[in-house]
Amino acid sequence: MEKTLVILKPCTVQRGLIGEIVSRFEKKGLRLAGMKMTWLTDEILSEHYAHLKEKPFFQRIKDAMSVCPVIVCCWEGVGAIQVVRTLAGATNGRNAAPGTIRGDYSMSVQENIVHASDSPETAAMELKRFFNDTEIYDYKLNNLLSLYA
Ligand code: YYY
Ligand code: MG
Repeated sequence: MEKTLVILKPCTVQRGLIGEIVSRFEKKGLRLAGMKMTWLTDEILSEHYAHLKEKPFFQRIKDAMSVCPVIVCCWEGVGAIQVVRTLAGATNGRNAAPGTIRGDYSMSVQENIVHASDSPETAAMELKRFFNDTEIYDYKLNNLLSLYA
C-alpha cells in the first residue's frame, strides 16, 4: 500500500487548523500510519527544499517553516500520493479550487497549509527524512471492531 508524507505547516498550527486538516485525510479514507510534532531545523529544511535552493524565496520559506513546530504525518492508502496531492490542491491557495484544502483555507502561496510528497520517489525519501522505521505503524482499520469490541 502506498504511503506519503504530509506536513501540517506552521500556519496551520498557528491558526488552530490541525484537527480540521487531519480530519480531511481521515474522512477521505486514508490510514494514519505515523504522526508527530517536530520543530524543523534549517538543516533539515535545506535538504527538504533543496529543489528550490536557487529560488529567491528559498530562505523565506525555510524561515516560515520554522516559526513554530509542525505536525508530520504519514498517510497510507491506494494511490495515496496522488490522492493527497489532489486533496491539497494547487500550490497557490488563491488558485486552488474550492473543496481542496488549500482552496478552502489559504489565500497565500507560502502559507498554504500542507506539504505533500509529489511522487513515489520523493514520498520514500521524505518519509525517511522525517520518520524512523519504528515510528511508522502497521495496523488494520476495522471500524466495527473499534466500536463494539
Ligand atoms: O509541492 P508544492 O508545495 O505544491 O509546491 P513546490 O513547488 O514544491 O514549493 C514548495 C513550497 O514553496 C510551496 O508549498 C510554498 C513555497 N513557495 C513559495 O513560497 N513561493 C513560490 N513562488 C513557490 C513556492
Ligand atoms: Mg513540492
